[in-house]
Amino acid sequence: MRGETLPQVSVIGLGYIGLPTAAIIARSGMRVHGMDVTPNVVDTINRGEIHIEEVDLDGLVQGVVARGLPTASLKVSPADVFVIAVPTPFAKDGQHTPDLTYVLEAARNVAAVIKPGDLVILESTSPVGTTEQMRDMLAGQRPDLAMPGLCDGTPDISIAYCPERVLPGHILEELTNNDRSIGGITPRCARKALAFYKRFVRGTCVTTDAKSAEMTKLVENAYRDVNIAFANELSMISDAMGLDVWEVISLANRHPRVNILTPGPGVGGHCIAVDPWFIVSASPEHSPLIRTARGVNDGKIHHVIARASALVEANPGAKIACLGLAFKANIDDFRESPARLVAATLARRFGARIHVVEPYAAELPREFTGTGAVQTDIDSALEECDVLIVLVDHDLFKSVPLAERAHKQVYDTRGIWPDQPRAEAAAVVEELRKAG
Ligand code: SAJ
Repeated sequence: MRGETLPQVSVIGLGYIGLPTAAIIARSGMRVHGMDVTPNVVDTINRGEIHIEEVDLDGLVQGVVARGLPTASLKVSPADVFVIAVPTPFAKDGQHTPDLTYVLEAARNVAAVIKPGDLVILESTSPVGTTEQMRDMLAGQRPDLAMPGLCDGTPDISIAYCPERVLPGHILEELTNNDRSIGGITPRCARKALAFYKRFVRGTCVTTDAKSAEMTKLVENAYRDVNIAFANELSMISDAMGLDVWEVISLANRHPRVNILTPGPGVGGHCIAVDPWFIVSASPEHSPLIRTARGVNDGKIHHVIARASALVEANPGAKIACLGLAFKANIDDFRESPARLVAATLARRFGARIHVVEPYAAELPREFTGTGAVQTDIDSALEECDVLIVLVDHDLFKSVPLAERAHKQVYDTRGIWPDQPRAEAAAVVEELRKAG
């Protein structure tokens, strides 16, 4: 629209979602102020640099900072639109209940600067009802403003819930092209948020109410968790039967209506292993499947530890290479990583025999300290280690040709080497059977 004034945007939380979102909004021409509680993050961004690894993000941030568009600070700046993208971890009660402290703190900071006409958007993955809770907190802080859903006439501000759905490693592309659910506290709020997202999202934006949008986000990740659990359960059944799960799955997937996912050493990251619990904790009596899937995926980690330990014990004196620590392929994110847990447990059990290869880590995480385990590169591991345990499907590992591993004992938890001779599998099943 010619001559229109673009809204100014304040993005609260400059992490894996907030920073790429701020950069993309800035690229579309809007003025963006970023806020983060970590001084180092703020300083890094203001230098035009980034504190996270994400494809093409460095160039984008450098470009928009050079044009003076996003500025970062430790305080929330006044704006027309506020986008909250802060973490929603578990509370420390051991019950998998969500901790909304960061969301509510962000909302408290927003409350200090909002004015009539502003739009507040929550993007953080949140339990159902969080957006209304945030609205109630804003209402408490700012009784001078009429809040949506709490007043008879036209509210002074709009509030919506709009979750992201991006995949690490593809964030910039997916932030722009994925469809989005936009849940307003009222339909009017949803329409206002829709107009904002249409400025920089090419995917289809579908409006709904805030609670449905909150639930949709949780459902997406629970759906994936349940499907990965099915694949992981098959892998454990196949191990017990001495079958090759990769072959069974690829044969089954030839059925036109079957599409089984890929087994691995368990489910990692801070989304799929976390978000299903937000549904379970809200409705425990109605979510046995979702709860069980979480248990199956966590149980797979222990299955892998048992099977890997049996392989190490069956090869006394051999050096063991653990390939990968990241929670998935080709990224430098080690949070909630099953590979990291498996490798660290083996390091504690078998000490200096364990050699860890992780091209995305400058050093081993702290839990390896004192175990005697060493970090090495793929070439040295292939020269020195007789046993290879594949924990992450990094491209670097996939490209190792059969000639360099045919004579090794291999436990491939990701199925990256379908041509690997399988003599080891029967021996390990036998070891496990003997161990009960
Ligand atoms: N995994 C398997 N087998 C598979 C697929 C994944 O074992 O077939 C494992 C991965 O190795 C990893 C974990 O699951 O440990 C999660 O990886 P992922 O690639 O499935 O998902 P995330 O955590 O990187 O991102 C997910 C995505 N959600 C869905 O695909 C439904 C992403 O779109 C969301 O934006 C993101 O969660 C989020 O932020 O919620």
